[in-house]
Amino acid sequence: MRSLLLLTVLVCAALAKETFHGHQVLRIQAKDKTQLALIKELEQVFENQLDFWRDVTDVSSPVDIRVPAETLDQVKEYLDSWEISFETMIEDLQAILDEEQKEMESAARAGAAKNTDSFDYARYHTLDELYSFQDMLVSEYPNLVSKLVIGQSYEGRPLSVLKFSTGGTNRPAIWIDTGIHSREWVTQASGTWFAKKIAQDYGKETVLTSILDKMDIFLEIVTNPDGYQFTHSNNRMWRKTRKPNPGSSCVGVDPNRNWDAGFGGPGSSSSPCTETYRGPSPHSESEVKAIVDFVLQHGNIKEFVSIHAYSQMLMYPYGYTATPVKDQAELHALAEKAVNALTAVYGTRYKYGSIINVIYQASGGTIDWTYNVGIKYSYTFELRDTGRYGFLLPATQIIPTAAETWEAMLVLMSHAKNNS
Ligand code: BHK
Ligand code: ZN
Repeated sequence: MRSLLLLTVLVCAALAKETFHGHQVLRIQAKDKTQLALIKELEQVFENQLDFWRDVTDVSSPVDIRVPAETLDQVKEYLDSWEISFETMIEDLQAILDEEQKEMESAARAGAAKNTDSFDYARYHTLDELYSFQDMLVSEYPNLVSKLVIGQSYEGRPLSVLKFSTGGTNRPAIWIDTGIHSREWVTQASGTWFAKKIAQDYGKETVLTSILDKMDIFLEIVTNPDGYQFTHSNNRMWRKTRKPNPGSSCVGVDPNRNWDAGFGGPGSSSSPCTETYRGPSPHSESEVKAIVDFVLQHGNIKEFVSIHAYSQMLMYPYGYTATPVKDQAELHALAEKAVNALTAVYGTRYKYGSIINVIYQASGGTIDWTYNVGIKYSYTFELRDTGRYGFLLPATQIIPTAAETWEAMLVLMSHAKNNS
């Protein structure tokens, strides 16, 4: 009887959702290189207990770190002792999570959407809801939308991609992915909004129509389904894949460090317990390999856009090296034009430039690989916000975020259409 009780307790603990009571997100501002190095040191000093929401760049940008309640005093003492200035961005993470959860539950009470018109784009959705959204869209727009399954996640979920096509065979194509980092929820939500927007606007809105008359669009909304499921069931802050690492109790690989472009270089980690663990070898993650195989097999992808959050940036390669890409001038000018279109909608400010210049050195990233295999128009977004809510962007901002991003997307896609 006692052992049954013990078992029950253990099973419940294993299934329980991680809570974040008293966790704070600190925004830390270094004033020189020495302070930057000291902030970087925090990772080791606190043995990977800290979650760098926004990693160390240079003195011009702050570092955002989620600090568990237990280590809060020590971290603050450390910062004070080195006279490093910081502010509290999020006072109590769990309070924001509770808010998000309440919203999701009230949406769930409204019942599952019966079609893509009644689907609530202004809410975050479960994995099953996103899968059923995709199937509804395919059945409502059979002449435009189809669904491909390009592989399976580690846990066996389908890696499904929506294909928007008005005909032809192997037309030049645009790829868009959202949610490769599972906790960046506004990206999957924006991807869902984009899908409906494309379906609705074809034949009505001239820019999108002219793109689809010449090119196909492939959209992978849930690029890391195991991670997304895990953010709902166990840990809202999960970023990586869910593949176990042999010889370690830490799970998962960073799918944005797993690509065969500068793999293993600076700005990626060889330690399975970090958020930027690159994995044992390039394309070791089936979620990454599926896209690699798809891109190579397709052979006619002209533009590749990989969408993350947060920080409000539009970037092009490289991340693994400071050597500029051959097409730097063109990619930079196009980024500027896309950002201007985005800002014109609600005044949201974006930075733009190469990954290494705008954010930090990162090796094994998605668009460095796509650029190196010949996809000139390779871009990556960091959507809203700049850190007030970070990954926990209130659902009221989903539609505005998607709508402004779409204007930038139209600029990027039109350019690819006119120049390839
Ligand atoms: C984006 C694209 C390529 C390389 C790095 C980044 C920044 C991204 C990351 O992988 O470290 C930050 C992040 O997840 C938040 O979206
Ligand atoms: Zn990301």
